[in-house]
Amino acid sequence: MSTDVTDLHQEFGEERLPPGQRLTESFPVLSKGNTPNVDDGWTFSVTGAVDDEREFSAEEFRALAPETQIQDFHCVTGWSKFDCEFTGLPFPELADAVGVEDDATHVMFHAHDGYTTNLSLAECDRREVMFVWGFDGEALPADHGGPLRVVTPHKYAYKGAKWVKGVEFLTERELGYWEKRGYSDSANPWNEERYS
Ligand SMILES: Nc1nc2c(c(=O)[nH]1)N[C@H]1C(S)=C(S)[C@@H](COP(=O)(O)O)O[C@H]1N2
Ligand SMILES: [Mo]
Repeated sequence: MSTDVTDLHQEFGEERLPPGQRLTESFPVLSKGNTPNVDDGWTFSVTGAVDDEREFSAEEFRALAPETQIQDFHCVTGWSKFDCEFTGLPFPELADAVGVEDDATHVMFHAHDGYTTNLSLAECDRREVMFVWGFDGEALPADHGGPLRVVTPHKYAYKGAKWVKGVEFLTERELGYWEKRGYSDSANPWNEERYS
């Protein structure tokens, strides 16, 4: 059973394909460096402004409340891929599991290759933001961020950390890897928010 969320563009723009994007059938790989080696027995840590800072084992994490969604994917370099089938944990389910403190306003995602990316809590507290381990019914390939990555179909894809190892809840905004290097922090594809 999967949920089709490809109509989320209606919140941001009439056209499903954001302006200045080309559709691609393939799934290009875009990484700032090499694909890191992540153990099958990975863990995932939640730190910062939460009631219960903790580390989940892969089994605990996958057992929380997984779902499968059909989503579109938009890369800031100009390609989009429609109808990706992702299986993973919706962000709000993780937030519920750890109890987010009232003064939390932002999050930082941390990845095994040293990559980071930030979102406001409001921007990631939606079911389409997922921690993904499955793609098209198979394990998520390592080049695409397996064993675990984030997807952000309402943002350019640099907001979705591949090889994610943890999320940190913040009480003020901090900028991630590309956000510090000139990419837009807001990253809305229907507004072509590519650079800051
Ligand atoms: N950890 C990590 N996550 C990352 C990146 C990266 O270099 N490292 N690149 C980002 C960028 S710019 C994009 S477009 C997508 C690409 O995902 P893909 O390689 O699965 O297409 O991952 C994002 N997440
Ligand atoms: Mo990208």
